[in-house]
Amino acid sequence: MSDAATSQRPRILVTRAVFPEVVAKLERHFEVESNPDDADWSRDELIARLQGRQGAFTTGSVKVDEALLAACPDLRICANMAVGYNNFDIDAMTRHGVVATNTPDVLTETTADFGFALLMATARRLTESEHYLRRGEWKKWSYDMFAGADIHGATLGILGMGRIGQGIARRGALGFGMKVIYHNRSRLPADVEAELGARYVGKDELLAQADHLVLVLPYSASSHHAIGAAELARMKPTATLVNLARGGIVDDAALAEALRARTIAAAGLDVFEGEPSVHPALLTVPNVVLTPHIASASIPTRRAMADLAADNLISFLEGRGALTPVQPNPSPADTGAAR
Ligand code: 8YV
Repeated sequence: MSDAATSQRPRILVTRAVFPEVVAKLERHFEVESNPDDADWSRDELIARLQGRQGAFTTGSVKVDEALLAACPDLRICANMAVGYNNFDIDAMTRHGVVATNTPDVLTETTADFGFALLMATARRLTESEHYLRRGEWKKWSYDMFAGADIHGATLGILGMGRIGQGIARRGALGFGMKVIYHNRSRLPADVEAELGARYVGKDELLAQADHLVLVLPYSASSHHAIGAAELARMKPTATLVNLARGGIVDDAALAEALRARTIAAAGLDVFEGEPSVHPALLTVPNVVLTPHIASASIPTRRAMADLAADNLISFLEGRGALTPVQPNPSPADTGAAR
Protein backbone atom coordinates (compact mmCIF):
# COMPACT_ATOMS: atom_id res chain seq x y z
CA MET A 1 0.00 0.00 0.00
CA SER A 2 1.28 3.49 -0.84
CA ASP A 3 2.23 5.93 1.93
CA ALA A 4 -0.70 8.12 0.92
CA ALA A 5 -3.21 5.27 1.18
CA THR A 6 -1.68 4.17 4.47
CA SER A 7 -1.87 7.61 6.01
CA GLN A 8 -5.55 7.92 5.10
CA ARG A 9 -6.52 4.85 7.03
CA PRO A 10 -8.18 5.46 10.41
CA ARG A 11 -5.91 5.03 13.39
CA ILE A 12 -6.96 2.95 16.37
CA LEU A 13 -5.60 1.85 19.72
CA VAL A 14 -6.12 -1.67 21.10
CA THR A 15 -5.77 -0.92 24.79
CA ARG A 16 -5.34 -4.47 26.12
CA ALA A 17 -3.80 -7.71 24.91
CA VAL A 18 -6.25 -9.66 22.77
CA PHE A 19 -6.22 -12.56 20.28
CA PRO A 20 -3.42 -11.89 17.74
CA GLU A 21 -5.80 -12.95 14.93
CA VAL A 22 -8.18 -10.17 15.93
CA VAL A 23 -5.37 -7.61 15.99
CA ALA A 24 -4.30 -8.90 12.54
CA LYS A 25 -7.85 -8.39 11.25
CA LEU A 26 -7.85 -4.82 12.57
CA GLU A 27 -4.47 -4.22 10.91
CA ARG A 28 -6.02 -5.04 7.54
CA HIS A 29 -8.28 -1.98 8.00
CA PHE A 30 -6.49 0.49 10.24
CA GLU A 31 -3.21 1.85 11.49
CA VAL A 32 -3.12 -0.07 14.75
CA GLU A 33 -1.19 0.38 17.95
CA SER A 34 -1.78 -2.67 20.14
CA ASN A 35 -0.67 -3.82 23.56
CA PRO A 36 0.49 -7.43 23.08
CA ASP A 37 2.28 -7.48 26.44
CA ASP A 38 -0.85 -6.22 28.23
CA ALA A 39 1.15 -3.41 29.81
CA ASP A 40 -0.66 -1.46 32.53
CA TRP A 41 -0.74 1.95 30.92
CA SER A 42 -1.31 4.85 33.27
CA ARG A 43 -4.18 7.12 32.40
CA ASP A 44 -1.80 9.79 31.10
CA GLU A 45 -0.09 7.20 28.93
CA LEU A 46 -3.43 5.96 27.62
CA ILE A 47 -4.47 9.52 26.76
CA ALA A 48 -1.12 10.16 25.08
CA ARG A 49 -1.47 6.98 22.99
CA LEU A 50 -5.01 7.95 21.96
CA GLN A 51 -3.89 11.24 20.40
CA GLY A 52 -4.75 11.33 16.70
CA ARG A 53 -6.70 8.08 16.97
CA GLN A 54 -10.34 7.72 15.94
CA GLY A 55 -11.06 4.38 17.56
CA ALA A 56 -10.29 2.48 20.76
CA PHE A 57 -10.73 -1.22 21.48
CA THR A 58 -11.41 -1.35 25.22
CA THR A 59 -12.24 -3.81 27.97
CA GLY A 60 -14.08 -3.28 31.23
CA SER A 61 -10.93 -2.07 32.95
CA VAL A 62 -10.53 0.97 30.68
CA LYS A 63 -12.38 3.99 32.00
CA VAL A 64 -13.73 6.38 29.38
CA ASP A 65 -14.94 9.55 31.08
CA GLU A 66 -15.30 13.29 30.54
CA ALA A 67 -11.64 14.03 31.25
CA LEU A 68 -10.39 11.40 28.81
CA LEU A 69 -12.84 12.46 26.11
CA ALA A 70 -11.92 16.14 26.50
CA ALA A 71 -8.25 15.20 26.13
CA CYS A 72 -8.82 12.99 23.04
CA PRO A 73 -10.73 15.15 20.53
CA ASP A 74 -10.12 12.80 17.58
CA LEU A 75 -11.82 9.84 19.23
CA ARG A 76 -15.08 8.80 17.55
CA ILE A 77 -15.76 5.28 18.82
CA CYS A 78 -14.89 3.08 21.80
CA ALA A 79 -15.66 -0.59 21.26
CA ASN A 80 -15.89 -2.45 24.57
CA MET A 81 -15.12 -6.16 24.61
CA ALA A 82 -17.84 -6.73 27.20
CA VAL A 83 -21.61 -6.62 27.36
CA GLY A 84 -21.43 -4.41 30.48
CA TYR A 85 -20.23 -0.86 29.90
CA ASN A 86 -20.16 0.77 33.32
CA ASN A 87 -16.57 1.74 32.51
CA PHE A 88 -18.06 4.20 29.97
CA ASP A 89 -19.65 7.53 30.89
CA ILE A 90 -22.31 7.25 28.20
CA ASP A 91 -23.68 10.78 28.70
CA ALA A 92 -20.21 12.26 28.29
CA MET A 93 -19.58 10.08 25.22
CA THR A 94 -22.84 11.22 23.66
CA ARG A 95 -21.95 14.88 24.39
CA HIS A 96 -18.60 14.40 22.70
CA GLY A 97 -20.17 12.56 19.75
CA VAL A 98 -18.30 9.37 20.61
CA VAL A 99 -20.09 6.12 19.87
CA ALA A 100 -20.00 3.35 22.48
CA THR A 101 -20.43 -0.28 21.51
CA ASN A 102 -20.63 -3.46 23.60
CA THR A 103 -20.82 -7.21 22.90
CA PRO A 104 -24.36 -8.42 23.62
CA ASP A 105 -25.70 -11.89 22.73
CA VAL A 106 -22.37 -13.59 21.95
CA LEU A 107 -21.66 -14.28 25.64
CA THR A 108 -25.19 -14.97 26.91
CA GLU A 109 -25.14 -18.77 26.96
CA THR A 110 -21.54 -19.10 28.16
CA THR A 111 -22.20 -16.69 31.02
CA ALA A 112 -25.45 -18.44 31.94
CA ASP A 113 -23.55 -21.77 31.96
CA PHE A 114 -21.05 -20.28 34.36
CA GLY A 115 -23.84 -18.87 36.53
CA PHE A 116 -25.04 -22.41 36.99
CA ALA A 117 -21.53 -23.71 37.62
CA LEU A 118 -21.05 -21.11 40.33
CA LEU A 119 -24.48 -21.74 41.82
CA MET A 120 -23.90 -25.48 42.00
CA ALA A 121 -20.35 -25.14 43.32
CA THR A 122 -21.64 -22.81 46.03
CA ALA A 123 -24.74 -24.72 47.07
CA ARG A 124 -22.89 -28.07 47.07
CA ARG A 125 -19.74 -26.67 48.74
CA LEU A 126 -17.44 -27.83 45.98
CA THR A 127 -14.33 -25.72 46.58
CA GLU A 128 -14.59 -25.84 50.37
CA SER A 129 -14.66 -29.65 50.28
CA GLU A 130 -11.86 -29.84 47.71
CA HIS A 131 -9.62 -27.66 49.90
CA TYR A 132 -10.37 -29.96 52.85
CA LEU A 133 -9.37 -32.99 50.81
CA ARG A 134 -6.18 -31.32 49.51
CA ARG A 135 -5.21 -30.40 53.07
CA GLY A 136 -5.27 -34.12 53.87
CA GLU A 137 -8.05 -33.73 56.42
CA TRP A 138 -10.37 -36.41 54.90
CA LYS A 139 -10.04 -39.39 57.21
CA LYS A 140 -13.53 -40.89 57.19
CA TRP A 141 -17.05 -40.45 55.80
CA SER A 142 -19.70 -38.80 57.95
CA TYR A 143 -23.40 -38.26 57.34
CA ASP A 144 -23.26 -34.48 57.25
CA MET A 145 -19.84 -33.97 55.72
CA PHE A 146 -20.13 -30.95 53.41
CA ALA A 147 -23.89 -31.41 53.18
CA GLY A 148 -25.27 -28.43 51.30
CA ALA A 149 -28.47 -27.29 49.63
CA ASP A 150 -30.32 -28.90 46.73
CA ILE A 151 -30.59 -27.19 43.38
CA HIS A 152 -33.28 -29.36 41.75
CA GLY A 153 -36.79 -28.42 42.80
CA ALA A 154 -35.57 -25.36 44.75
CA THR A 155 -36.77 -21.80 44.22
CA LEU A 156 -34.41 -19.87 41.98
CA GLY A 157 -34.57 -16.09 42.35
CA ILE A 158 -33.14 -13.90 39.61
CA LEU A 159 -32.52 -10.18 40.08
CA GLY A 160 -32.17 -8.61 36.63
CA MET A 161 -33.94 -10.48 33.84
CA GLY A 162 -32.08 -9.54 30.67
CA ARG A 163 -30.57 -12.01 28.23
CA ILE A 164 -28.28 -13.69 30.76
CA GLY A 165 -30.97 -13.80 33.47
CA GLN A 166 -33.29 -15.49 30.99
CA GLY A 167 -30.58 -18.02 30.11
CA ILE A 168 -30.25 -18.87 33.79
CA ALA A 169 -34.02 -19.10 34.22
CA ARG A 170 -34.26 -21.52 31.29
CA ARG A 171 -31.52 -23.74 32.72
CA GLY A 172 -33.16 -23.72 36.14
CA ALA A 173 -36.71 -24.42 34.99
CA LEU A 174 -36.03 -26.88 32.18
CA GLY A 175 -32.87 -28.57 33.42
CA PHE A 176 -33.40 -28.71 37.16
CA GLY A 177 -37.16 -28.39 37.66
CA MET A 178 -36.69 -25.23 39.71
CA LYS A 179 -39.43 -22.75 40.53
CA VAL A 180 -38.23 -19.50 39.00
CA ILE A 181 -39.11 -16.09 40.40
CA TYR A 182 -37.59 -12.82 39.22
CA HIS A 183 -37.49 -9.11 39.77
CA ASN A 184 -36.52 -6.61 37.10
CA ARG A 185 -36.99 -2.91 36.30
CA SER A 186 -39.66 -3.95 33.81
CA ARG A 187 -41.76 -7.06 33.72
CA LEU A 188 -41.32 -9.46 30.81
CA PRO A 189 -44.20 -10.03 28.36
CA ALA A 190 -46.54 -12.82 29.49
CA ASP A 191 -45.50 -15.18 26.66
CA VAL A 192 -41.81 -14.85 27.60
CA GLU A 193 -42.64 -15.46 31.28
CA ALA A 194 -44.59 -18.55 30.25
CA GLU A 195 -41.77 -19.85 28.04
CA LEU A 196 -39.27 -19.39 30.87
CA GLY A 197 -41.65 -20.64 33.54
CA ALA A 198 -40.77 -17.50 35.52
CA ARG A 199 -43.02 -15.53 37.90
CA TYR A 200 -42.53 -11.79 38.49
CA VAL A 201 -42.34 -10.75 42.16
CA GLY A 202 -41.38 -7.63 44.13
CA LYS A 203 -37.80 -7.36 45.37
CA ASP A 204 -38.76 -8.10 48.99
CA GLU A 205 -40.60 -11.27 47.99
CA LEU A 206 -37.65 -12.30 45.82
CA LEU A 207 -35.28 -11.95 48.77
CA ALA A 208 -37.59 -13.79 51.15
CA GLN A 209 -38.58 -16.66 48.85
CA ALA A 210 -35.41 -17.53 46.94
CA ASP A 211 -33.43 -20.60 47.97
CA HIS A 212 -30.80 -19.43 45.51
CA LEU A 213 -30.55 -15.81 44.39
CA VAL A 214 -28.58 -14.96 41.24
CA LEU A 215 -27.68 -11.33 40.46
CA VAL A 216 -27.47 -10.45 36.77
CA LEU A 217 -28.46 -6.79 36.69
CA PRO A 218 -26.33 -4.04 35.13
CA TYR A 219 -24.29 -1.83 37.45
CA SER A 220 -25.28 1.84 37.71
CA ALA A 221 -25.71 4.40 40.47
CA SER A 222 -29.19 2.98 41.06
CA SER A 223 -27.98 -0.61 41.50
CA HIS A 224 -25.06 0.32 43.79
CA HIS A 225 -25.34 -1.89 46.90
CA ALA A 226 -28.68 -3.28 45.73
CA ILE A 227 -27.75 -6.12 48.07
CA GLY A 228 -26.55 -4.79 51.43
CA ALA A 229 -27.03 -5.72 55.07
CA ALA A 230 -30.79 -5.05 55.04
CA GLU A 231 -31.38 -7.19 51.94
CA LEU A 232 -29.17 -10.02 53.23
CA ALA A 233 -31.15 -10.00 56.48
CA ARG A 234 -34.35 -10.65 54.49
CA MET A 235 -32.94 -13.78 52.85
CA LYS A 236 -33.38 -17.33 54.18
CA PRO A 237 -30.56 -18.50 56.46
CA THR A 238 -30.24 -21.52 54.12
CA ALA A 239 -30.01 -19.35 51.00
CA THR A 240 -27.22 -19.07 48.44
CA LEU A 241 -26.30 -15.78 46.75
CA VAL A 242 -24.49 -15.66 43.39
CA ASN A 243 -23.11 -12.42 41.91
CA LEU A 244 -22.30 -12.72 38.22
CA ALA A 245 -23.01 -9.11 37.37
CA ARG A 246 -20.65 -6.45 38.70
CA GLY A 247 -18.83 -5.59 41.86
CA GLY A 248 -20.57 -2.78 43.69
CA ILE A 249 -24.03 -4.33 43.28
CA VAL A 250 -23.29 -6.22 46.50
CA ASP A 251 -21.89 -4.52 49.59
CA ASP A 252 -18.99 -6.95 49.97
CA ALA A 253 -18.25 -6.00 53.60
CA ALA A 254 -21.90 -6.64 54.55
CA LEU A 255 -21.84 -9.93 52.64
CA ALA A 256 -18.68 -11.13 54.37
CA GLU A 257 -20.32 -10.39 57.71
CA ALA A 258 -23.56 -12.20 56.70
CA LEU A 259 -21.49 -15.24 55.63
CA ARG A 260 -19.53 -15.18 58.88
CA ALA A 261 -22.72 -14.87 60.96
CA ARG A 262 -24.51 -17.42 58.72
CA THR A 263 -27.33 -14.97 58.01
CA ILE A 264 -27.19 -16.72 54.64
CA ALA A 265 -25.59 -20.10 53.99
CA ALA A 266 -23.15 -19.38 51.19
CA ALA A 267 -22.18 -17.11 48.30
CA GLY A 268 -20.57 -17.52 44.89
CA LEU A 269 -18.84 -14.42 43.56
CA ASP A 270 -17.31 -13.80 40.15
CA VAL A 271 -17.15 -10.01 40.57
CA PHE A 272 -15.99 -7.75 43.40
CA GLU A 273 -16.03 -4.14 44.54
CA GLY A 274 -12.67 -2.68 43.51
CA GLU A 275 -11.56 -5.84 41.69
CA PRO A 276 -9.00 -7.26 41.17
CA SER A 277 -8.75 -6.49 44.90
CA VAL A 278 -11.03 -8.66 47.00
CA HIS A 279 -12.41 -7.53 50.36
CA PRO A 280 -10.07 -9.22 52.86
CA ALA A 281 -12.97 -10.44 55.01
CA LEU A 282 -14.29 -12.48 52.08
CA LEU A 283 -11.01 -14.37 51.99
CA THR A 284 -11.43 -15.46 55.60
CA VAL A 285 -14.88 -17.07 55.39
CA PRO A 286 -15.11 -20.69 54.16
CA ASN A 287 -18.64 -20.54 52.77
CA VAL A 288 -17.88 -18.51 49.68
CA VAL A 289 -16.72 -19.61 46.23
CA LEU A 290 -14.54 -16.95 44.60
CA THR A 291 -13.63 -16.73 40.90
CA PRO A 292 -11.70 -13.94 39.10
CA HIS A 293 -14.37 -12.48 36.76
CA ILE A 294 -14.36 -15.40 34.32
CA ALA A 295 -18.07 -15.94 33.62
CA SER A 296 -17.65 -15.26 29.88
CA ALA A 297 -14.29 -17.00 29.68
CA SER A 298 -14.74 -19.86 27.26
CA ILE A 299 -12.28 -19.66 24.39
CA PRO A 300 -14.93 -19.49 21.63
CA THR A 301 -16.93 -16.85 23.49
CA ARG A 302 -13.96 -14.63 24.29
CA ARG A 303 -13.01 -14.87 20.61
CA ALA A 304 -16.57 -13.97 19.55
CA MET A 305 -16.52 -10.97 21.92
CA ALA A 306 -13.19 -9.77 20.54
CA ASP A 307 -14.42 -10.25 16.96
CA LEU A 308 -17.61 -8.31 17.63
CA ALA A 309 -15.70 -5.42 19.23
CA ALA A 310 -13.34 -5.38 16.22
CA ASP A 311 -16.22 -5.60 13.74
CA ASN A 312 -17.87 -2.63 15.45
CA LEU A 313 -14.72 -0.57 14.86
CA ILE A 314 -14.44 -1.71 11.25
CA SER A 315 -18.08 -1.16 10.37
CA PHE A 316 -18.29 2.23 12.05
CA LEU A 317 -14.98 3.69 10.90
CA GLU A 318 -15.62 2.49 7.34
CA GLY A 319 -18.91 4.40 7.32
CA ARG A 320 -21.42 1.57 7.72
CA GLY A 321 -22.45 2.41 11.28
CA ALA A 322 -21.82 0.57 14.54
CA LEU A 323 -23.18 -3.00 14.74
CA THR A 324 -24.10 -3.02 18.44
CA PRO A 325 -24.20 0.61 19.64
CA VAL A 326 -25.07 1.33 23.25
CA GLN A 327 -26.55 4.81 22.93
CA PRO A 328 -30.31 4.51 22.40
CA ASN A 329 -30.35 7.55 20.11
CA PRO A 330 -26.99 7.38 18.37
CA SER A 331 -25.42 10.75 17.67
CA PRO A 332 -25.07 11.82 14.02
CA ALA A 333 -21.48 10.56 14.24
CA ASP A 334 -22.94 7.02 14.38
CA THR A 335 -23.30 7.03 10.62
CA GLY A 336 -19.54 6.82 10.44
CA ALA A 337 -19.49 10.15 8.56
CA ALA A 338 -16.39 12.25 9.17
CA ARG A 339 -16.76 14.87 11.88
C1 8YV B 1 -15.79 -9.38 30.47
C2 8YV B 1 -18.09 -8.94 31.47
O1 8YV B 1 -14.92 -10.44 30.47
O2 8YV B 1 -19.07 -8.76 29.35
C3 8YV B 1 -19.02 -8.33 30.48
O3 8YV B 1 -19.74 -7.39 30.87
O4 8YV B 1 -18.17 -8.69 32.61
C4 8YV B 1 -17.06 -9.92 31.04
O5 8YV B 1 -17.63 -10.78 30.10
C5 8YV B 1 -15.11 -8.24 31.15
O6 8YV B 1 -15.92 -7.16 31.40
C6 8YV B 1 -13.89 -7.80 30.31
O7 8YV B 1 -14.14 -6.71 29.51
